[in-house]
Amino acid sequence: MRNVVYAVMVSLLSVAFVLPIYAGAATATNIDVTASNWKFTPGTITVHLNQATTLNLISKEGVHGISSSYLGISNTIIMPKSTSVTFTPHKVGTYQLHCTMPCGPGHTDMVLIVKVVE
Ligand SMILES: [Cu+2]
Repeated sequence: MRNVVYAVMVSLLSVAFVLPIYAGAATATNIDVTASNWKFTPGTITVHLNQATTLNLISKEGVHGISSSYLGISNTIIMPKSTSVTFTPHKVGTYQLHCTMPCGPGHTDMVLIVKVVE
């Protein structure tokens, strides 16, 4: 009998812990982006229409920045100390965010691609 109670408790606990993980996966709103010379990693991110999204930004090399008036991302400088910016995309499309800081020879190639999907 004690084993049965234990088994039921374990199953209930599993459900309690597993369900929130699935719920979170469907509505992921935090994305880590690392800047370096001269790229963003990942170079392409996908976000969802009308869903507030927070980019956690950090530079492991140099000083960089992003900005997008189309996406509502205010100019955000990316340095070794992490920072974040939150925005809500209102139009489906693919947006190219060029680095906003003149950061060296590879600066003009430094692009973060943001895909906004339904
Ligand atoms: Cu840069």
